[in-house]
Amino acid sequence: MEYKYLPRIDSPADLRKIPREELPLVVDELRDYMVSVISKIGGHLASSLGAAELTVALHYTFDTPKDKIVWDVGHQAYGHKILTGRRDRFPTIRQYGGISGFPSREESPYDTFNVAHAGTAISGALGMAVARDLKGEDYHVVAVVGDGGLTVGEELEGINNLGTLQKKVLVILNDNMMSISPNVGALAGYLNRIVHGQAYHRLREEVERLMLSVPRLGPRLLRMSKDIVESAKTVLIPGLVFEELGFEYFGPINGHDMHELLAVLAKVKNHSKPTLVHIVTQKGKGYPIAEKLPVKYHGVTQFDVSTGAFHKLPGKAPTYTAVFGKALCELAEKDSRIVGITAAMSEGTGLDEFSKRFPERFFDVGIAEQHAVTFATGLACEGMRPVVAVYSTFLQRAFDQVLHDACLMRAPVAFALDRGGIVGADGPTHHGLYDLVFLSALPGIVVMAPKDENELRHMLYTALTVAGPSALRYPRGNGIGIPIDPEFKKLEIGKSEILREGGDIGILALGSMVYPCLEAATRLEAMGICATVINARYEAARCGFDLLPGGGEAILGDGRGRDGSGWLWRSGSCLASRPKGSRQHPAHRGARPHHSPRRARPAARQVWTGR
Ligand SMILES: Cc1ncc(C[n+]2csc(CCOP(=O)(O)OP(=O)(O)O)c2C)c(N)n1
Repeated sequence: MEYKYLPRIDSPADLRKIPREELPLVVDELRDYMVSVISKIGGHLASSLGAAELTVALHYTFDTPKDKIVWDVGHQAYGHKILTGRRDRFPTIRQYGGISGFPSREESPYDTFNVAHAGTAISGALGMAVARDLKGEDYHVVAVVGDGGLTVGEELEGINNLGTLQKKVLVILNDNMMSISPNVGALAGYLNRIVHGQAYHRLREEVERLMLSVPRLGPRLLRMSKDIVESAKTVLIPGLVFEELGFEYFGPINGHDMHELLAVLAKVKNHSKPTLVHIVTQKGKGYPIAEKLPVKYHGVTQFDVSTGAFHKLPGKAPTYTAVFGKALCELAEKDSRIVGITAAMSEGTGLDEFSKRFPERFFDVGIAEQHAVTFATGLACEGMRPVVAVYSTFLQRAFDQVLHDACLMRAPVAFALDRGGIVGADGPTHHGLYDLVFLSALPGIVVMAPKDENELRHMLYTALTVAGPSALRYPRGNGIGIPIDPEFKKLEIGKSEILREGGDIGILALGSMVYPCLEAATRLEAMGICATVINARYEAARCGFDLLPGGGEAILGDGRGRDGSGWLWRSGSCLASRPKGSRQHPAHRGARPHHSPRRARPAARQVWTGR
């Protein structure tokens, strides 16, 4: 496509010079550019395509960056990036050294709030509006929220607060009836009824007209129908719930009709109280293949634009996600207590097969990680074996629920933490870096990390036998490609695995670091250094030597290497060798003596094993 306008737009000020009747052309060019770039490098696609008119209309109407647009999640803000001075850098998005896949204050003054985890837009926007008023300044604050984002607890907390404070904040609800998968829950149902309630509205008018046309009896008939009409109010009057919460509601509006969008934004722009504009859009709009398959084109790898076919990488091992999903189905087949729970991520966490095979035991609770954990705890209290499949980064949302509910009640909830560790293109907001640290600080939870996909299966099986909460965390991407054992195996809780013995140094590795450490040992051997490599299996940094087989004596005596020089003092993927004669690490002075039986340890120190 030849671009007429896009190359001329280096900032929203340039956009505002374009005649408004030409804006649909700008939208077309924006969509075309997004598809052509993202098809080559991958990224989020369908949401930004759906939000293209909205993006243009917002920057056209508001004086950005003085006026603030706060995007929720930010995966739909690619068009915003392109229009705000990052058109030429757009092909670097989500790559090392390139621009971020999400709005980022460090990157641009147009990115008013760093986002990526859903549900922050209204709270962030309200904070800005309050600051504006306290400072006596004058600008607009606009929060853009998807219908999926609206189901997040924090978003509802923001609505609650904004409705009381009555600040000048405009909320745009971009309703495409989709989260990543079709949006779920009672709120989604309500929005749906609003959108489809338009038909009822017309029907009501028609009924009234017909009744009044009945000679003499008409007015009486109309009065009789009043109660019925009143009780159906929520259906007939769109947005009543928002009105009751203190917002002025406008909608539903066709979010792909530029004329309608500009008209409504002009109308509400100077409202001095909270206003919600409900627009209806189609995810994937403008790229017919994505319109048909919005789940598939939510986030994409490289693909062929004409056919939509994804470029396949040849002959890779199955992903950890797929291995987990399959193993859970196999286990659920034999154990009817197993329940699968996701917070709006059934595809991403590999629960889609489970959802089809065990629909009555599958729960997509919406983008509601906190609720997912407490809900699972309730299930566990009543004898079920819930498995909460969640990206490591999103479990951060539910830290307190893991502690306060699952751990303190010692409820047998299993957490399957996908995308543990560095995740790559999604960047810092999505790295699953903190799970081991924050989970291992909690009482009574068994935290495991498999070295490969085969061990993942055994760990899942083991997790479902533990008396209290457990978590297994595994990385993004493909497994090692090793054969899968035909039977599930229960692993001994807290017991690590010696993979290789050598008397010079010890390497204690966990999860995805095990194979690299074996490789390191091979290289060390070539240099004349013999290494013991232990697959720790369990994270218990605070437990020191508890993870070493037999308390460590099997390999390293009381913690020293065979020649007394090595000192293995930390779990994780950490290697430490204490030189001869140096002082023992203070944390391990008085470490368990040779052959002291585990059961001799004080009960409090055993809590972490879940026994
Ligand atoms: C706390 C949290 N959980 C899960 C996700 C993963 N996620 C990214 S986008 C998305 C769907 C958002 O839906 P919606 O707000 O309706 O935006 P749309 O993509 O439909 O435009 C989800 C669940 C997330 N970003 N944050």
